[in-house]
Amino acid sequence: KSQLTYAARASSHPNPLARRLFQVAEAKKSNVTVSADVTTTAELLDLADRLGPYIAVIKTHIDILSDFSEATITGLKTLAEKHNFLIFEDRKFIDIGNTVQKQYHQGTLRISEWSHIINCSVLPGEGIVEALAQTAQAPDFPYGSDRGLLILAEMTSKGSLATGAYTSASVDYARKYPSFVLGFVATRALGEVESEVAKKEDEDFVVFTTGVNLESKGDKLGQQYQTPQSAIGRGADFIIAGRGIYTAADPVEAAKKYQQQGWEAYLARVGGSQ
Ligand code: UP6
Repeated sequence: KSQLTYAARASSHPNPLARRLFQVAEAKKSNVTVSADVTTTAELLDLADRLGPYIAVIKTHIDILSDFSEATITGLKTLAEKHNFLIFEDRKFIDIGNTVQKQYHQGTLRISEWSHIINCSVLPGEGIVEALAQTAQAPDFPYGSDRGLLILAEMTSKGSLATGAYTSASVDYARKYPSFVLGFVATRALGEVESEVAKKEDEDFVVFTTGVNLESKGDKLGQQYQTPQSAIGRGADFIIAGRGIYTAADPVEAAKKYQQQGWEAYLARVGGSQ
C-alpha cells in the first residue's frame, strides 16, 4: 500500500487520469466514491448534486436506471464539472474483445462518452484489457487520456471466486497495460501479489475498495462490509460506499461522515504529514 500523499502521487503519476483523480482527492479532501445505485435519473442527479461537494468520484450502474436518456448523460456531465468529481461506470465488462469494444464505445448507453473510469473482469483473459485499451487509445477516440480502466481483481461477495490465479492475472494484465489501467477494484493493495510480470520500481496502481459501510457487516445476499478505516489500512486509496450513504436518513450527513473518516484514515496511513 502506498505511503505517499495524494499530492505526491498526483505530481509523479505517469497516467494523466490517475493524476487528475489524486488532484481531485487532494483538492476536496475526500477519497469517497459514492455508489449511487438508484433507479431513476432524477434520484441519481439529485444525489450527485447534493453529495457532489463531499465525494471524489460517483460510481454508477447506468443500466439499472428505468429512464436512461440524453438528460442522464447531460446531467451527470454538468454535475461532474460543477462539483469537480469523476464518473466511474461500474459496468464490469466481461466478454470477448470484439463485444466489449462495442459495449463500451457504441450502443445505447454510450459509456465512453461520459464515464472517465470503467472496469472489467479478467475472466475472459488478457484480450479484454487489450480490446478496451485499443478502443480508448485509438487515434480517432475522442476522449483520449481522459479515460482509464480498473481491473476487478477481487470481489466482496461471500464465496467470491475472484481469488488466487484470477487475482494474480489481474495484476499481470495491469502491469502489461499501464497506460490504460489505472489500478484495481480490490479489498487491499495488490503490489505484493505473485505475478508473472515484474513490478516496476515506480509502480503506483490505484486501489478502489467496494463494500465499505460504517453501520453494517453485510446484507442478506452475501455482501460483506468493512469500515473505511479497515479498507484504507489495507491499501484502499478510494473507498466505495453505496447503501451506507444513499439509504441513510440524511445522505449528505452520511457522505460527510465517510469523507471525514476516510480522510483521517488516509492521513494516518501516510503519517499525518499534511
Ligand atoms: N461491488 C461490490 N462488490 C464488488 C464489486 N462491486 O459491492 O466486489 C459494487 C456493487 C454496488 C456497490 O455492485 O454497486 O459496489 C456496493 O454497494 P453497497 O455499498 O450498497 O453494498
